[in-house]
Amino acid sequence: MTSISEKAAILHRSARTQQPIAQFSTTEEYDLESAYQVQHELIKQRVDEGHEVVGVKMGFTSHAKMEQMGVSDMIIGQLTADMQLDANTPLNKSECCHPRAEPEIAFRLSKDIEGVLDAQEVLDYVDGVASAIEVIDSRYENFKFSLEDVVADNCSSCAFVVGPWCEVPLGLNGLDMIMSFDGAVEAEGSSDAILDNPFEALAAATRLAHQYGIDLKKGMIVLAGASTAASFIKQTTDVSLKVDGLGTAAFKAL
Ligand code: OOG
Ligand code: MG
Repeated sequence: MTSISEKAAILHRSARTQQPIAQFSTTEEYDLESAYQVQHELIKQRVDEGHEVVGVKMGFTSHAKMEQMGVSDMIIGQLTADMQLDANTPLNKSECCHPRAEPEIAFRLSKDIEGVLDAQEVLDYVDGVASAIEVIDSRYENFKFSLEDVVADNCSSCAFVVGPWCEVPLGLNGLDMIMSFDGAVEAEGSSDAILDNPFEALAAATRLAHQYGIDLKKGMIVLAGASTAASFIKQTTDVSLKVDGLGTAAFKAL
């Protein structure tokens, strides 16, 4: 049985050396509570290295993602400043194991959130919505894991990019989301795939953050989770996502 801090150290090393590891859950049993403790340890190491927490990400908020990965519950992970890509900051693929891109929607928090909110109440706590792409890169061999394993691995978080911030509309339903690789359509989905309403993903984030002791602070970014299955980007350079009415998010993978 490996301890919480041993698991965190093994995962941290794997991320730094791009050496995928065996799943913990094949040789030992541990629960979600301790998996989130591993995640907190991992994030503490990143913060100690000088990278602040800038947001959170929801995982498995669409059927497409749950089916692709064979899991059946939502999860929450944490985003640090060094994960954020922009026009001048490409993804360095040589620092990844087997990166995949996902079409997402991002929220920006206008106030700290202490408690648990519903999909209507969250509207008062958001001052921006944007198209976003998440890059996930599981530290486990063959991108295979249990729910506890993926939570411990900070929900496969690797990198993300956020498009231009837009005013918050009253609804986010029925928005087409088209992700392109090197100019060709790679995945097409709808914002409806995210819990039937992306604001539900934000509400779920308040519930999981509260449950597992994760801070939601003013200015933080919340990724709502992918609307389609994720696609490998090892052979891809230009990744972009256009969301109806929310503009385009894009990054280069070099
Ligand atoms: C876990 C992360 C899932 C999403 O958007 O559903 C996720 C994984 O699939 O490796 O980020
Ligand atoms: Mg995601």
